[in-house]
Amino acid sequence: MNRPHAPASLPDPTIRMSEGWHCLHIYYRIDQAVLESLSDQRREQGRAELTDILDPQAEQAPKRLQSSVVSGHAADFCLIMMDPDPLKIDAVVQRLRSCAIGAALEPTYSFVSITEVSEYVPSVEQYAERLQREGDSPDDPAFQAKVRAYEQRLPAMNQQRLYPEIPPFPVVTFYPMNKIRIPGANWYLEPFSVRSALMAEHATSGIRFAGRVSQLITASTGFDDWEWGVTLWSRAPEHIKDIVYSMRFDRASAKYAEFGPFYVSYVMSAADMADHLRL
Ligand code: 76R
Repeated sequence: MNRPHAPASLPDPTIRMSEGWHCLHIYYRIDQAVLESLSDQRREQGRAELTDILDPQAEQAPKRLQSSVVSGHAADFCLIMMDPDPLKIDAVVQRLRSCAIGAALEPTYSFVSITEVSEYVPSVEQYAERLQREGDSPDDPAFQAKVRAYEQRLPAMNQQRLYPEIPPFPVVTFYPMNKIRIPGANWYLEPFSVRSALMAEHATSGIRFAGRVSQLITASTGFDDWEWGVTLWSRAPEHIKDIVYSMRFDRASAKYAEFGPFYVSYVMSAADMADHLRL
């Protein structure tokens, strides 16, 4: 039997962004001792509540809500959530905390960020300039076709960056990262032209994984301890290793990047997850 949930928080337009969504990655560990201290009835109720709270189709659910089971001791499960309203995301955390098995759900890690279109995503004009720098002639029909194709692709790509669809892939990895600021390798002292060229090289190396890995880079400067969160959804576990390994050789990563903890998890509905976790 489900306890009625607290009313959904009222949307507050002042904490929505002019564009893009708020994002939360949160990791939980099950406290077995607490779980065992609950009556069968309470445990049953809590399990039903959890399944309900984590239903991405539920009316009160944030725009995106994905659950997954985490490998390793650092956590048992992960939630990735996105919504224009950060309180709608937080409401899920609070509903979990206050449900019948809430005391057994211990958050072990979280990462707060927002979606964005990076300043290094070239505009159509910048893209055309880049092609010319690489030797294409504006009179060449192939040049014009490339520019037109980019112009057609760009709005959908930016839509995906700001309002991401989660791909139907079974594996997800998350890690936070910074661009470093040390003598001899200070990303923030490089001129825009240099950073932009390095990011173009990075994009070229990343595009090789199209169709196997789908990446979401969310910005966290001012929101969390790292500057970006990297979320990689993959068709198969080995592509995760391949992409992270090979992109380390991009100069933008090799020279300037540092990484936080890595969490790999396997996507599961809340009901399957409750079974898997023996809640
Ligand atoms: O279309 C474009 O030109 C977009 C190019 C692009 C940008 C701007 C791009 C492409 N990324 C961009 C920005 Mn990325 N990315 C990472 C990581 O593990 C590592 O070494 C770093 C972690 C991966 C795996 C990855 C994958 N990217 C960024 C930024 C923000 C920089 C800023 O704004 O200052 C970071 C921190 C970052 C990190 N990136 C790609 C990929 C892949 C697979 C691509 C190509 C595919 C695609 O464009 O969809």
